[in-house]
Amino acid sequence: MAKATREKRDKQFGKWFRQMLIDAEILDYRYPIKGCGVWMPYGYKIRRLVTQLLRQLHDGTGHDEVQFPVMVTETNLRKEAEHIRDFENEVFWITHGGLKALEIKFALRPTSETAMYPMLRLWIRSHSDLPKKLYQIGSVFRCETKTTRPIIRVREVTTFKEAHTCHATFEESEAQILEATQIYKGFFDACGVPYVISRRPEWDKFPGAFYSLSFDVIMPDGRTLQSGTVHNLGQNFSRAFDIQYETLGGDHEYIWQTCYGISERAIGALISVHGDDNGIVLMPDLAPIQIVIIPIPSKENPQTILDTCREVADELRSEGFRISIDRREDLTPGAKFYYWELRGVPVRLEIGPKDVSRRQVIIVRRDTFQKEACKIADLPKGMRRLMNDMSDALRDKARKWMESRVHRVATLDEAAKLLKCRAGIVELPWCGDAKCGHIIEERVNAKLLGTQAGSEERTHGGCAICEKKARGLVRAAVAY
Ligand code: A5A
Ligand code: ZN
Repeated sequence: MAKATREKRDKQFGKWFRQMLIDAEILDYRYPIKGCGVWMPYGYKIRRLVTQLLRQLHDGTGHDEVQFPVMVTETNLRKEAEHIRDFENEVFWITHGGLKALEIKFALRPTSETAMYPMLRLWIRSHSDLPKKLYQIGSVFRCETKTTRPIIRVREVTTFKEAHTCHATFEESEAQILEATQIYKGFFDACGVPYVISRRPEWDKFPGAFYSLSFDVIMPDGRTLQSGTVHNLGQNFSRAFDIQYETLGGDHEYIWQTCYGISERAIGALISVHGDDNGIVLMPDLAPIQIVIIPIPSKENPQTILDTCREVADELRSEGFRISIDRREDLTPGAKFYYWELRGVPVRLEIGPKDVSRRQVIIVRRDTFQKEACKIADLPKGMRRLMNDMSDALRDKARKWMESRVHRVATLDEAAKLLKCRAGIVELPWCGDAKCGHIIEERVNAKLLGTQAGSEERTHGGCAICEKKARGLVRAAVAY
């Protein structure tokens, strides 16, 4: 717990992030396989709250949870041409069972279309089987060629939530895309993480998709992180896997599909967006411990202080708060403050001798470090209000910060200048042609995130490259 090793979040974001994962005991990335990390107890508790939230959002909208095998046969992995072409150099293969070479290799799923869809073919017979909305949470494996980073770009993605839906018509699949977008908005709003939604350019959509939407988050260093994606797959996979249903009229038609995914990368975004130089800061709803009580010892009546701590803890626990008393005797109160600040616990209550006699506690909130006294009798109500205020404040602060980093520009020069100093996202008019898109990417030395949804219908003057009529605003950013 050496204070000196703390990294400054904004100046050295990468270092800060790694340090936080270790110091706050979230994830240990020293596992001897590149791209694999170990969720530690505190991190696992955060992960569990995040997956619970995801389950709630999917269950509440008629998705059923399932679990498919991690292994996919080579034959199935190769069925959709674009899919395998783009994933080919990221697949881990299983070639042997014991000492014997397998006749048909197995792949560790890089995502689960090719694991699930052969089974959907067996499960879907008629229109009455549709729509079908499934999701699972588990590991996928990608031998990422880009720089791996703990939580953000890993090779075993352990917290891959993927949903897969099947529909009778294209219109229904489009309605599903809207629902998925709503679910993800709800998810990121609950995390207090602001985002922009972009329709990815043709050359950067999910392999095998008809089109892809992406939720991008701006990180403290000004680079963006793709933190969730929603894909309309059209009939590309249903044709490749021969998934047909019988219509009311007795015809056979291919189904329409969508899929959407979020991973632990979203937890990386959550930690990065709210953290500060004192550690991580957790949204109260996603904090394993929402309130920590620190007894401020006194020589005279140590027992009454502990009794009051226990009384307060019991009361708040019965009100549904996740609460802990730090009774460690070998640490000073100051060291305990530091310890829990680092772990992002939203609220600390201090109880000392004066507080006991006044039947009050001192409340300190993690985001602003504001201090105030509160009567014990008023605590449950006060805590609820404080949690709400803090959630709103974190969400607002993050949103304002992001908004100040999205720049509408007219020229490439402006865009290039901003991106060079990692100013966030630039938006500029684009005709929609791939040729102009690639020129933009090259000139600003950044990636096109895609077009701002809805901006296509409005006119925005001329394309920043060819000056033809712009068909929308395109976003560019230096992306993770
Ligand atoms: N089948 C669809 C849902 C799919 O696989 N989409 S995806 O490839 O875009 O992945 C979904 C999300 O997982 C991405 O938006 C990204 O946030 C996350 N993700 C992808 N690769 C990752 C990696 N190597 N490490 C951590 N998260 C990753
Ligand atoms: Zn153009």
